[in-house]
Amino acid sequence: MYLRCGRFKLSLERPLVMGVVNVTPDSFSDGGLHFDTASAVAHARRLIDEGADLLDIGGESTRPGAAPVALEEERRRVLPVLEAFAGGNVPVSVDTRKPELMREAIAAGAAMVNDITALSAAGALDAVAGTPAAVCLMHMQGEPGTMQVNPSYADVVSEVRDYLGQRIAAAEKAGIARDRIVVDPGFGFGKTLEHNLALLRALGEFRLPGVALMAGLSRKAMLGRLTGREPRDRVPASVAAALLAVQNGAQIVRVHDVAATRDALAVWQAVKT
Ligand code: 7PJ
Repeated sequence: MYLRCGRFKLSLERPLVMGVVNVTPDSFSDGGLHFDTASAVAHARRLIDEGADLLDIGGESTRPGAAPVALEEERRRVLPVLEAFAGGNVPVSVDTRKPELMREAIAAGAAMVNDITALSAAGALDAVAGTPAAVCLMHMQGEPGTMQVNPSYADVVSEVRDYLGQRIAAAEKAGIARDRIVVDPGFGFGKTLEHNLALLRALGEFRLPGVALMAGLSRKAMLGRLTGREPRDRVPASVAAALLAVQNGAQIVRVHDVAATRDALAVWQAVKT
């Protein structure tokens, strides 16, 4: 199985590691650490050296309670970092929900759009459809500002799966073939700890035909709840979570700690039959 991703054709025979590059002053996991272009570029280069298969560059924090960012500011944060890597050997994803920035990023060489709103903004499907870019369609209940106030589902697994199925159908109708589509249940996006654990247990049910599956658990609050640790001290828990996600069917893991995740996956790969 392959994922078509801009000028890349990525084999999904072994799990891929997507390294997170936050160009934001307020991300929960590394808030402000890589806020200027030069330090974000240096961080991205380090993730490539550690073995990242993809980079995900984002300029809007979507942590619970975060405020939205204006287009100009998001563009100013994201595009210079993207441009520094767009011509290289590692495909670059842009983490945005804004159709205008999707278009600009793809024109600047982004190979993937990672959208926590699954291309639901007006014009978002069209921004991606006529391009070679891949797209990650993620599930979120509510909006980042309020999503963790009272997440509620009758059956979290079937509701998230049905939603992703609907977004795949919308993407296909707009002209995005399945071999360009990734789905992601959106751990922590309008979900309690119990919801997140149910999704992780049932991750295999999100392997939909011809579509790749991504999981992002890295340093998230659910791991803080389980370990009592602050985000920067959640690396071992994050590696365990990435490993469980891959064991349960994830083909791409979105992580902050690329080297540690790669090591764990090397062991997994060797043991796997
Ligand atoms: C995710 C994401 C995720 C996808 C963020 C964080 C919060 N995109 N963007 N999946 N999380 N596709 O980095 O922990 O889980 S922002």
